[in-house]
Amino acid sequence: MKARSFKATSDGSLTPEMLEAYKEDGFLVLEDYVTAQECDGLQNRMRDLIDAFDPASVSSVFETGAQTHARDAYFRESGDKIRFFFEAEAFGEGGKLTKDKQVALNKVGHGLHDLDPVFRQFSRNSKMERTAKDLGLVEPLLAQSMYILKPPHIGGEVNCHQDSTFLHTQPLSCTGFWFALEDADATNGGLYGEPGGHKEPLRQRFHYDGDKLVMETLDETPMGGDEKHAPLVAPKGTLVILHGQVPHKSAPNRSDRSRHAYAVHMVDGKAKWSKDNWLVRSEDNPMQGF
Ligand SMILES: O=C(O)CCC(=O)C(=O)O
Repeated sequence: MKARSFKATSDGSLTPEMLEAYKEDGFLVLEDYVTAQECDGLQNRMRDLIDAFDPASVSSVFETGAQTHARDAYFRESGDKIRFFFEAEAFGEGGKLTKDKQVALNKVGHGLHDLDPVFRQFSRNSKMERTAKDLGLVEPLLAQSMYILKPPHIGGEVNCHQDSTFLHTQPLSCTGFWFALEDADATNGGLYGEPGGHKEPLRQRFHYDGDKLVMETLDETPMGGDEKHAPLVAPKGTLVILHGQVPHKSAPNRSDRSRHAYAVHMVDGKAKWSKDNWLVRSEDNPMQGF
């Protein structure tokens, strides 16, 4: 069954019904949160960023073979940079890129909200601040951003996960703001969420152990299978809010349509940031709020 959805308020405030749905489900689908023009603005900006990106500059990173270390470092250092990550299926025999770069990327991250003026402006406004505060984030801080492309035919599956696995605080406070920049549904690799799954424990933590990144199991309870997941149907302009513990995932995109989305993950500055998180920022460049 499709998840319930609401029409967003103009100032970003959340009605009692919206808050009740979020409390029950662990996600909240708010249609028309941003305009089609705002979505187009981000898409155009990303097109330009990709135009300016030279895949040859990182080809050694993505070559198959003994390059896992380079690939790993490219990811690890991306927290306060703008880095480009390819779809696995964009490469053919011998690791050669077989697609135009505009339709070969999986995502771009993770510092767009700080480093790019267009993304910075989209990510910081009083409407989003209001929504974040209504959700209970006392001092919302923008931790990371991702532009997710889910290109036609080769857009990869995102396995079921909880976002607090990757952005851990004590107490847990990670909250995802996921914007559909194009219509997203079950036909083009749309999102799925497990209603109520946020009431269950955090299963895993992805963190540094010394200088190695590890995925630690915290709780063996399996997350709900396909039958428990509701499609989060999101027409262009929709904001999907994801509680940090709600299991969610997305299917591969085998359709002819892309499925561009922009996600900002916030944490509460009142909670204690776990220093062994994968996302590391230098001391002189702390996370900022609105
Ligand atoms: O866009 C997707 O396919 C997955 C996004 C996601 O898991 C997230 O933003 O936490």
